[in-house]
Amino acid sequence: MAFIPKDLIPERLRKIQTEGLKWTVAHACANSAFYRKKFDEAGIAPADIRSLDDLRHLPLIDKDDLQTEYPFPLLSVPFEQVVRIHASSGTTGKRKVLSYTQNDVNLWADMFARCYELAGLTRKDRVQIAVGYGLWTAGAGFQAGCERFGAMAVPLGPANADMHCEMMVDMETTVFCSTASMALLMAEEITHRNLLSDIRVNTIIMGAERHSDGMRERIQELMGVEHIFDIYGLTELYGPGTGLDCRMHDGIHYWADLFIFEVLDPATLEAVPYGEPGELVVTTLKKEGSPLIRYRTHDVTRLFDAPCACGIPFPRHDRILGRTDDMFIYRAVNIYPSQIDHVLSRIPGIGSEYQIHLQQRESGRDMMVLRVERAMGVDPESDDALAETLAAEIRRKILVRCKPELLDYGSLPRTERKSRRVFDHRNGNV
Ligand code: DLL
Repeated sequence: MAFIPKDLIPERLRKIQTEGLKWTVAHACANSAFYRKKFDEAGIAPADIRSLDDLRHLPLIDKDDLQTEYPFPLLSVPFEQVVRIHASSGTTGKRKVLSYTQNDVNLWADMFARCYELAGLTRKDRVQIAVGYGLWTAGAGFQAGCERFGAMAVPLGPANADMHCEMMVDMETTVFCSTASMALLMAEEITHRNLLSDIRVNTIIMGAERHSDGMRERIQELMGVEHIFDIYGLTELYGPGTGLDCRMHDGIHYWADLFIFEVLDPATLEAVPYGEPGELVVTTLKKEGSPLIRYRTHDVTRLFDAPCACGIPFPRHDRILGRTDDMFIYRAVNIYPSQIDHVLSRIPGIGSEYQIHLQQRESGRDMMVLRVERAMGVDPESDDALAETLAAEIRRKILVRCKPELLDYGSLPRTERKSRRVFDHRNGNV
């Protein structure tokens, strides 16, 4: 059982990428009116793509482009070859719908099986899948990957905590897969129900949203698991499983024989050097139904160039640091939620759950209220001291004032989907 190619030397990878890029551009140009128009406007023809270096001459596409040909944007095959669609909700407008051919579905399962292999699973593992099935890619991705890999899937979907706990004990689940929010919710439930000694979970695979170090540490501590793996993916790029961190937990290995990742400065749209954060832009090499050519993900990460100590020949990007569209402006300072949770994660006594509320006071000045849970078992008597430390640290690291509000452990909403962190009430917004 080996899904991860171990012999991918750099020259071979470059060849695969060059051929895949040429094929994708020719395929999209021949079969999609949208791409043809894009390339015409940019004055580029498939024959102009001779090497990987030519990638940068291709026009970028963005999520708005997925609205223009709704309901089947980027479609590059005849309908009779489409065997499935998935969709994710756009923040504005219609859903983003992506079409899959049988080859796309197969390749996605293979790529996901690599993730399970990288996480160290064997066919004896029992994989409880707690992400939503349906239009969302999550359930289908984890499920097909598990079957392809050959482990036993326990396909619950989000379900409720009773059901998850019951199945986790009775099925002797060893691997739990969910969003980061759901993993925390379950870790708390298991602790609350005193079930830790009855369960066998030793691995958590979680993704779909950015999570803080504090949150990961909390889950690991409560569940007593050996490894928590961060899995990345997006609907436009098949779905979950485009990469996973290895046991070194030092960046996410991605499947560079299936897609090219560039990291660009979102303002200049030029590539940033290795190690510098920027926006991830993806180009697929084998995707038939809805190929992506320089698609802007708006996710912020960095590419690493040093090989990983684990030895697999696949490059790494950092965990997702945030989204370019997550940034908010408060008192003339640009702030990403990740900067806030970075500060929170380092203050003992503070829990991992928080909300940022931006309000406009009568004086007209903005106020940032940080609603933060105390860590489990911390006495409310320490609230004043915690609030003072928190405000001082935010001021020192992010250079703005805030108003902390300490809350009981477990009082902020838990969700099995993606947690919302920022609530901007300014200008009448909710
Ligand atoms: O969230 C696919 C997925 C499901 C990935 C389950 C992992 C696990 P979308 O709903 O299209 O697809 O959302 C994609 O979610 O652009 C990121 O902003 C965010 N995201 C996904 N994985 C991670 C992660 C799925 N590991 C969007 N860390 C992406 C941080 C993530 N953010």
